[in-house]
Amino acid sequence: MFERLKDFDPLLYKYLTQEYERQVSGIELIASENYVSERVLEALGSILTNKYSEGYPKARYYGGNQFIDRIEKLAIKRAKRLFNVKYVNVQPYSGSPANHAVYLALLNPGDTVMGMSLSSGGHLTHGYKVSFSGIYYRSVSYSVNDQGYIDYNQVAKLAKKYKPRLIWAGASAYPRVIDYKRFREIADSVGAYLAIDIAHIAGLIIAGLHPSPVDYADVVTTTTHKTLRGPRGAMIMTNNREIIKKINKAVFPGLQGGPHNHVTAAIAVALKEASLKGFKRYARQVVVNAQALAEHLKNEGLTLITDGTDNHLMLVDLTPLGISGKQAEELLEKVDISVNKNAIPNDARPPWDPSGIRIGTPAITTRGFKEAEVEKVANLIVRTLTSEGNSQALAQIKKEVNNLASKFPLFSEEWLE
Ligand code: DSN
Repeated sequence: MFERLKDFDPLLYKYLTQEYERQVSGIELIASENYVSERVLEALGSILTNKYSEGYPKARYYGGNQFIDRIEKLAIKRAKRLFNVKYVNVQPYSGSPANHAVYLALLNPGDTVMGMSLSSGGHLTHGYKVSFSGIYYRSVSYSVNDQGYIDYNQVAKLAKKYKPRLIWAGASAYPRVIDYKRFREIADSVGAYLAIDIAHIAGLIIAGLHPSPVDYADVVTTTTHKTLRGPRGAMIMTNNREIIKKINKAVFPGLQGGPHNHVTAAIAVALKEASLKGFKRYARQVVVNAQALAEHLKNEGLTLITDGTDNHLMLVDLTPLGISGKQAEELLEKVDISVNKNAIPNDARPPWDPSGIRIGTPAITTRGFKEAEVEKVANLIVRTLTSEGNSQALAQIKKEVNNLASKFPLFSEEWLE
């Protein structure tokens, strides 16, 4: 790997190789991460990165786009079919720019938006105070109840009181099914747009494992690199012709310049992979693994928000263990297990050192982990979290982690047919 860099740029070669080794020998449980196939990587590392194509197919500001047009149209066609939606923009550079485009398309600065609070599992771009969405717009947050579930009655009450122009549904750390119909009713009751961010669960939606938002949302956004298992990128989808016109204008020229054509091609590849039978099996196994992991963690004494999961992730409340999310993340990193610290509902601790961790199964499932391996993973996690200061125990766990990971390839063919 990286043979052309080896002699030319030994320092970068070293770092790339180290990161490759880290990915191969570790257990990746960050809920928003995944491993792409070699096919996706091939498109991503292609000569398409050389080309400027500001604009859209057949309406570009540069010449020489006859093949780029075909590639972008192919990605759009595949996305439309998979998500059963009429219009798609595949150009957003990633999830935050996609969400930013929704604001630019549908709102004026100062308008009121409502989204799930960050501490309840919402995303920065759903109105958090330090994001553009909380700086340039008047933001109202709804939260989850004490059990960790979205409080739809609170959402309805806040909507009635603040009359938002746009409501966000969707989350970065919510382990349960989201009731899009209810959100639609609430949005309609106050004449608000409903934007649904499915970044985390897009892969589960196309596999039929979570209800689809397309019949309820005015606009749907998603990243392409989480459960969808594509390159880092994003898409914006809608069934409304007037809205897609506004979205297209907002993405270019409103926010972005030339689209990243190599990413568009890699999205097309990922969407083709996602249309295979193997992808449905993959998505099912992601959920089976998450639910098995949740059960084992509970059996080993950990506390989970909502007591389990419907999807690919779970939130662990570490308060009973007497360690913080940051400490847990660092401890697990010592044994080559990656997770991220995460706030829990009504967290008394600050976001940079919250009370929980978020654990997800998309990446380990891509490598081929099943229920038997997941049981071992649960045991490794719990042993690590209770071994602070015991360097001998941590060294032994790290050995077991590396041994388990080494049995599963990074580029698994298992789900690709
Ligand atoms: N960073 C993503 C996540 O981890 O969920 C959200 O943008």
